[in-house]
Amino acid sequence: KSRLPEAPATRPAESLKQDILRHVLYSLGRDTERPDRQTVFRALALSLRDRLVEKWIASQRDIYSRSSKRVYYLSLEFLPGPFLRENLIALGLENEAREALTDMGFGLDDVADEEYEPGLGNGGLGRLASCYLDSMATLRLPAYGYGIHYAYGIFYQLIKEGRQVERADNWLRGGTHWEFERSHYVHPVRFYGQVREWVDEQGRLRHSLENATTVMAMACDMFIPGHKNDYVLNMRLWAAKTSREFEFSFFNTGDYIGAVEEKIRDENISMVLYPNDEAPEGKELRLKQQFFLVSATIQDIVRRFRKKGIAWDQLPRKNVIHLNETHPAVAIPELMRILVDEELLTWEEAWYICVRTFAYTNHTVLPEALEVWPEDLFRRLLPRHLQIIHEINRRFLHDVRRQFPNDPNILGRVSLVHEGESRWVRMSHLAIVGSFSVNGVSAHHSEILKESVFHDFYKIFPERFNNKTNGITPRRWLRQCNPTLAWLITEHIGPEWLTDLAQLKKLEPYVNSEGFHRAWMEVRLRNKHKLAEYIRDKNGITVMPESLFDVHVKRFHEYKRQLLNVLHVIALYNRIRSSPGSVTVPRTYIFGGKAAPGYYMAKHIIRLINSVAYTINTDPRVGDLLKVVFLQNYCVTLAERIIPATDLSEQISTAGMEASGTGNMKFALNGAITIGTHDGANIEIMEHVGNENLFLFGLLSHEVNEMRSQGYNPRLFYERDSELREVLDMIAGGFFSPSEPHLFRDVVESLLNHGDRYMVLADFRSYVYRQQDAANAFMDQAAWARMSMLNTSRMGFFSSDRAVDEYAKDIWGVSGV
Ligand code: 26V
Repeated sequence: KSRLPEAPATRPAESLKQDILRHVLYSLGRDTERPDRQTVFRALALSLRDRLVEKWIASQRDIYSRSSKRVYYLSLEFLPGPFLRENLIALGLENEAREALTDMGFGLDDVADEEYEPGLGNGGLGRLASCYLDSMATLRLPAYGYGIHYAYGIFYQLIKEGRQVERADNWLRGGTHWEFERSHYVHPVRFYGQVREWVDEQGRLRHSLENATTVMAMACDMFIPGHKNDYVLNMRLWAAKTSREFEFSFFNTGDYIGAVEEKIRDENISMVLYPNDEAPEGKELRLKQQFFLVSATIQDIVRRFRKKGIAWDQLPRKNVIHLNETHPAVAIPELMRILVDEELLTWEEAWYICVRTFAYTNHTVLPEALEVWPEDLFRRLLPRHLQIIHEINRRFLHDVRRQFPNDPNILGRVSLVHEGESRWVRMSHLAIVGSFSVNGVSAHHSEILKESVFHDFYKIFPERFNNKTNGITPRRWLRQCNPTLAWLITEHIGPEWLTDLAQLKKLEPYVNSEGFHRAWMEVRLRNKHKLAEYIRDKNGITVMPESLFDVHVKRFHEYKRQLLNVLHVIALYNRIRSSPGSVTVPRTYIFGGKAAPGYYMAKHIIRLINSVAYTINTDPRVGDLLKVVFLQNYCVTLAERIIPATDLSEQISTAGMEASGTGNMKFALNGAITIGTHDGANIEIMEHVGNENLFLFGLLSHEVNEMRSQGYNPRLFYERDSELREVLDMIAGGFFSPSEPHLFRDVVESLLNHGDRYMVLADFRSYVYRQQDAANAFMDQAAWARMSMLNTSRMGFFSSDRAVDEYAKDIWGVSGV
């Protein structure tokens, strides 16, 4: 057995410094005398990559030698955020790096600020995948993350004259330093073409694809270290490369430019992450991306499995493939295709293997977000896969018919293919039928799946449905983003909370200690000072650190109801103007988040917020009582600045619509108080931190449904509530857009004349009351501090370590190596 190189016997800080200098010279080709900050950052990253790859090789050897069952986590999105501090903390090298950099005349904070994060996800779903990889590494699970190496991640958001403007996110422009590009390590991915049916010498009916287009998938590996446990797993992202045929076609066809065009077309597949716009239906490139990820990944899995030389029916005993949403669900027919068409298993044998291998997590119940593909598109791009889906469906419906002989309508409802004027492949149905486990992401959401969205499937496969409430990694979302609070906690209860978050409970005895109170609030105030500085730098607005920081950051979507928030902001503004003295708690409102580029209303609401901000911030009657700030380009890096400085966390989705939320957890963990609806994980947060330590309001999800089915009339709320009326009339009348008085009419129209689908007006009054409760609570700083500490101390359940451990035990059947 070959041995890994030994680490040098010098002091860690000194050896790190030597490595940095070596990389400055030999990897980056720069003068070691005066490297600039970016160069130092990159050299430090490369030095850490050296350490990570050693541990990764060792971890892989462990997994292999134990012949452990492996977990494959397939996701079209990962949102890891900046790596530098995370990796330093995990490797236990933070102080050493600080020392090494100081020696070279740099500060760690400045060097860390040089990092540009990979935005390879839209929001919650991608960030969850990254939290889970962190926990899988910390729990030493034999796991692999698989995704796509997009050249352009989620767009960079600028706010220009109040409007969102999108810019390409060229995250790779500075080169890569964390990953290994494995240019010799590629898999062919084949699509288009025709299915040929033929009979082989043994008389078997065979299927193969002819005239297919081939694109190569090249592996790019990034390393995810566990917390101080010498264990490292990898996130393998596939980049599209043209096949070798490209080089031949130079000579054969003489059409040089034509060949180059083909190359460009092939490599487009991994060019850009899709924003979660209304509907990707018909977006051929998106379906190509999904199959590209799936095909390359399954080849990797099969290759590793083959090395074991055991029978195919052992595949589920040795592997589990987790589908993050339906986006990679074409993995199910792809594995069937390999087993039946290539490995010549019978359909029954292959299906037995498939349904024991896949598990599926659903992350949304919004009907427009449930993935469907036009059958024609599927047939053109993946003809064999469509045939396989039809066969899965035929057999499935046959069974359903026998199980429910008296309910013929169920067949149309559960069919994998929707048959109406046009035919659609329903990816969620495929994922449910092809998996042994289907889970939602909060208790509330999982109940909704069983009771409404997937009720028929719940009747057919009750044993498949389960809940796994989301979690977040305390390494990034407390230790790394809020180091002073983390230190205060560790000083009192020791460092075990970092890998056993339930230990935060031990803070509870200190909530009555005056000294701890003071220290807690000092840390929080210092964080607010830092954010105030950032706001002054970026937006030119001066905010009072002592004011109540009321924060609403997340993707812009009508169901998340940033609009409800701004309606209340306007109501406060009106109170200040009409009866000065009625508003006593100064507030700083902070908004942030991206709207999908094609989502008109969400973008319009961003513009409204910026207009309201301008009006309020420049009105001398308001003074320090109210400030409204929109921070552009919300991303992981920005979240890390904002969350530790937040007093009040806005989690105000229409009940029944937010599957879980994970921002809600990040804020509460850092001692913010939640104002929120009875939705997603808010409900469980309430159960853990106590009803008296957060502000819930609004309709319950069954009340939302009842009100809708009884004919919800938003106008009634408008007519009955004069404060609400004044707010809406101002917006519609151009108060916030004097040069374009009709600018925001559509927003008001959507509420009054188009049914207010998200029940903004129905929840307005109870929101206003609850906001008043929050303001009153904030006036008693000692009581607020107590609530804040109790929030942190009771958030242990929401660790992604707990969540991943549940997945490992209940679904995956794996344990740490
Ligand atoms: C849909 C699409 C369709 C068009 C192409 C790109 C794309 C990307 C994402 C989506 C839907 C993703 C659903 C989602 O992000 N759900 C969120 O998942 C979080 C983690 O479980 C959860 O906390 C949020 O409540 C939920 O909205």
